[in-house]
Order: sequence, then structure tokens, then C-alpha cells
Amino acid sequence: MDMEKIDHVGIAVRNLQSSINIYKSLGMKVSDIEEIKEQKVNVAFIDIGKNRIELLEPTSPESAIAKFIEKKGEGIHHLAIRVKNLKTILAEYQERGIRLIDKTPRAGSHGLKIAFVHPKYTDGVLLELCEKA
Ligand code: CMX
Repeated sequence: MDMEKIDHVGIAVRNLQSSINIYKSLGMKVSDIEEIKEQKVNVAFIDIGKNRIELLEPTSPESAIAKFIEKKGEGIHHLAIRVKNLKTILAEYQERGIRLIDKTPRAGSHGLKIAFVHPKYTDGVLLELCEKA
């Protein structure tokens, strides 16, 4: 199975601009804000060497991020792994009965294709698989 690297760590925040200012005050470079309509979030990325942190703010009370913050508070939300052949991996997982949130790829940031494995399968960690389009 073709897994390349940890693509990013996702952090749920209430107010994206306020979080951006915090990370900037720590000397970090933060990208412009991007809206991902399909996920009902606004995101910004922090590049640290070859690694990235994704800050996520909900754009609707229906957003998974809004529900997460309501239940658990702000903080680390998911771990994203860069893969090749996302469709094939999802089909294989499905065949093996692995609990998926997305059975087919959806649209993520920067044109990435993304899909989530359910945190109940991974002992409480929400895993995102992503593939460069
Ligand atoms: N990490 C670990 N566990 C999580 C979690 C997370 N991020 N989010 C929810 N859970 C747990 C809950 O604590 C709950 O566990 P318990 O039953 O033990 O209390 C369980 O999962 C069910 O959670 P819930 O609050 O009832 O919420 P839902 O079932 O409505 O949704 C989930 C949970 C993971 C299916 C949903 O958040 C989802 O579909 N996430 C994937 C999409 C997403 O997160 N999008 C935003 C990011 C987009 C991006 O990166 O671009």
C-alpha cells in the first residue's frame, strides 16, 4: 500500500484569525485562509520544514469541527497521511470491512482528494487519507 508521509496534523479552533495570530507570534509562517465548502470549514496551513499543521475553523454549526469543539474543546482533531491511489486503498479497506467515513474520495484543500477512516476503528484517532490530484 503506497503511503508517502504524514501530510499534516489538523487542529480545530474556534476563531481562525485569532489562532493565526497566535502561531505568527511564535514565529511561524501561516498561509492564506481557504474555504473548503464541502467540509464546512475555513483552513490555514503552517509550513514547518517539510511538515504542515492545518488550522480548521467551522463555518457552520453542522460542521464536524463545530461538533468536535462543542464536545471536546479546541485541539488536535486529525492526522492526515499522504497516499497514492486513494480510490484503490478505500476499495481494499471496504472489502476488509474497515469502518470508513468516506467510501469514495472527497474534495479537500489545495485540490487534494481526501477520505476519513472512522475514529472508532483506530482507537480514537481520526485518520485522513489524502492524495494529490
Ligand atoms: N477524533 C477522535 N474521535 C472523535 C473525533 C475526532 N476528531 N470526532 C468525533 N470523535 C468521536 C466522538 O468522541 C464519539 O465518541 P464516543 O461515542 O466515544 O463519545 C464518536 O467519535 C462519534 O462522534 P460524535 O460526536 O457523535 O460525532 P459524529 O458521529 O456526528 O461524527 C465523525 C464523528 C468523526 C464521524 C465526524 O466528525 C466526521 O465525519 N469527520 C470527518 C470529516 C471531518 O472531520 N471534516 C473536517 C475536516 C476537514 C478537512 O480536514 O479538510
